[in-house]
Amino acid sequence: LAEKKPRVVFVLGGPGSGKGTQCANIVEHFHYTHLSAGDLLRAEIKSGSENGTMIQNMIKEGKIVPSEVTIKLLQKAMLESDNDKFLIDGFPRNEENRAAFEAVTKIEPEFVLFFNCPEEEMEKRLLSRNQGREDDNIETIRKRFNVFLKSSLPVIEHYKAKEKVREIEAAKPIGEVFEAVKVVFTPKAE
Ligand code: UP5
Ligand code: MG
Repeated sequence: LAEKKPRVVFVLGGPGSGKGTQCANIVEHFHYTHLSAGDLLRAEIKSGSENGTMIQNMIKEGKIVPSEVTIKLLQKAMLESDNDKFLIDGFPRNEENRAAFEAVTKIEPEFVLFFNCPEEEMEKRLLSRNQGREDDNIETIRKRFNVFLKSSLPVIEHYKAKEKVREIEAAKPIGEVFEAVKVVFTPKAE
């Protein structure tokens, strides 16, 4: 995979901050390939893989699936793609995820897109999503918020120290959020 020299942007933010929604917009305008770690894990459950039950239980509890499982899925998806530009959505979720991904793939992200959104707005969005996700109930949502604060924010801090974080105010209408996202992805004229 390292020989392919993929260009990677990590797309991070709390549950319901709009990662998936904005990734769809970025794909359309900037020709990235979108890899949602959560979608890959949910597909793994559906495929009846031997890890399926374990993954399903962890998602129901809002817990972070062991990094080797998630990294394998991400690596496979990048290898199978003809593209060399990837949005990795919802990963890494803790420092261990981050360090393992770097060690295994030798890939450093170009930057990290961070959707910053207040919890009450994220909660409102998740409770009205209605897509049948097993983790969109108030008990699991609270657990997901706690894991985000405790485990995922430190990853964002790590990349802030490296000046790699591009932070977006995510509590606005979808189109306004995308206007801010566009600025991040549009090369600056010298
Ligand atoms: N919506 C979006 N933008 C809006 C806006 N600006 N204004 C109003 N509404 C807006 O959006 C959520 C909802 O809000 C949608 O209905 C949308 O229309 C609306 P979405 O774009 O789906 O938000 P997103 O940030 O993608 O929310 P998601 O629920 O997918 O985030 P999570 O991070 O919680 O979920 P993910 O799928 O990444 O992970 C799920 C679980 O998988 C984790 O909890 C964990 O258990 C497991 N997991 C791992 O273990 N490891 C991983 O690496 C990844 C996941
Ligand atoms: Mg999502």
